[in-house]
Amino acid sequence: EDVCDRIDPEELKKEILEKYPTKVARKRAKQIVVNRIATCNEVQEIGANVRTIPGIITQRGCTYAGCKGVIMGPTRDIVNITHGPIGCGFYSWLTRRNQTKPPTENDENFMTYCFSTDMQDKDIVFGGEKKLRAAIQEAYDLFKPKAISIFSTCPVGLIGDDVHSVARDMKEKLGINIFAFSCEGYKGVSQSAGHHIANNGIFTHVVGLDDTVKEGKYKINLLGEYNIGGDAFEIDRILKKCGITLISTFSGNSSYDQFANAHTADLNTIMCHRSINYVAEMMEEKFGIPWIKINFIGSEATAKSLRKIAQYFQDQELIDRVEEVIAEEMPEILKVRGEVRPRCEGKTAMLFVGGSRAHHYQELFKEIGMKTISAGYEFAHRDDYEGREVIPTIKVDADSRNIEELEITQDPDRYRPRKSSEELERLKAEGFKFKDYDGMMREMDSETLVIDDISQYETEKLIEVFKPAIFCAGIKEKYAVQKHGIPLKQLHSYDYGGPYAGFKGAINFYREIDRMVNSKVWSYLKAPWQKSPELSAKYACD
Ligand code: CFM
Ligand code: HCA
Repeated sequence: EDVCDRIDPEELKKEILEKYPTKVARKRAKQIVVNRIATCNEVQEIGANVRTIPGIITQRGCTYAGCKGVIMGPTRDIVNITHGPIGCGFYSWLTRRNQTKPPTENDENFMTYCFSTDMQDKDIVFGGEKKLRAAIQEAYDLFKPKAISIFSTCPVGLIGDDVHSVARDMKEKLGINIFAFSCEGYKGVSQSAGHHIANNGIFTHVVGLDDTVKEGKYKINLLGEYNIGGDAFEIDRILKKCGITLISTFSGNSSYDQFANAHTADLNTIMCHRSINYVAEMMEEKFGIPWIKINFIGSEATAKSLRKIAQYFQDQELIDRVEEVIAEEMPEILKVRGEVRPRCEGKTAMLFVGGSRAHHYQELFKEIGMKTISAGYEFAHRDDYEGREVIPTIKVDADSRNIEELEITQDPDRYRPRKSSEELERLKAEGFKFKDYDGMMREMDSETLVIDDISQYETEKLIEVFKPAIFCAGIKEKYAVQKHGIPLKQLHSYDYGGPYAGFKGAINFYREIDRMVNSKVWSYLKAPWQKSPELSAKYACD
């Protein structure tokens, strides 16, 4: 029997909301949507990128995490100094499994270090700028890096340290590129604001500094790929095989020089739109480099993305080469898929992850016949759910202070999803820019539950009712979910696995999911006396 036929998602939504106080229920109702794509032929509106209601246990991260951990963290040769208490630096130190491979032994890799000003009470009282200046000097003396960046944590904004003026002074003094981010943790509603601040900073301070034109017929940047578990290595392998030159990746396995030179590429391809769309937009605006959305998660999606890139260059040689590569890679994938599929077919999955993977990984599950019955993002915006985005022209602010996103958060109407064509024309005339792509909801089945910023209570309720074969989320959910007897695959860190991107990645993922959903271990979760009451009676007497 199909569990989804038994459960009315609307009823379940009601049941979930009934437990909340009225005001909370009213807010959560907007973020829990039953997808009606088949019956309405339109995606519904979903509440997203709004403040988590205090008291609710969210899985979101902070603005500092989005800026320092996500966007700037994976670059190997910039010294990233956290200005703040030691915990902020320590807990963002190598937890994201972003891998890197310096091309030679002489190339730097600072990612294994954790740089922090280790703010103390007296710095809060008397100010921390002196300490920051000394930290920059010390890092410079020890490592002589090409660049140093500074990340603000919550107390920095609260006491008013001027990190930007310290950066400017030290840049002048030391003669290397030094720039700072006002990415205080509390600044946005989630890590998403941190992405925006990082994008603005890297664009303002680094992109465009090196005009050297590299060899290569088809030159692209890969935006929004962070080399978790080696994903970017596999994508590099495929692109190389196709004869496509990668100028830069933002920011998996990246270096400072790649960013400085990124504007010499012909095309920007975007993998995680949520985290890096701002750089793509600014590069289009300033350097005229167009961008397209691609996805290397899933073998079919990988093939489709390669064809899309080839199509862009309108070059028969590349079109043919891409077909050759796909033909070479597919047999092994189809073989493994054929082995795995009979054991996975019809099983159910739930995905609650970040701002793009909860959508992208549905592709891989589909390939082995598994159904995604519920999904959602932690911090994505309405466009990531609903599709077509409408964004106002982005203003670049040298100090990363006037963050457009914060205004958008307070004025959700500025994000207008798919509208009638007249309205689109009117918005275009008003100076809004448009890009078409499918959001999560458009590609999900009808009657599935789409839940934004899911809470711990809602997670447990879904598990109780649907008992999915697998739940995909992060480390905070992992053990709570597994205590229900449901395997949890981390789609942030990949646990200890990966790569899952590209062709080889798809094979790794098929095998991993097969292993997890068919493991017998979950049936041993209950102790013998929990299963048969006569045993507990016996133990009680003994
Ligand atoms: Fe983009 Fe990411 Fe994601 Fe993201 Fe993240 Fe991440 Fe993620 Mo964790 S940039 S939105 S802020 S794909 S760190 S590599 S896994 S939540 S779905
Ligand atoms: C972050 C990073 C994170 C956390 C993952 C998790 C990551 O949000 O700051 O909760 O397991 O991918 O490492 O998203």
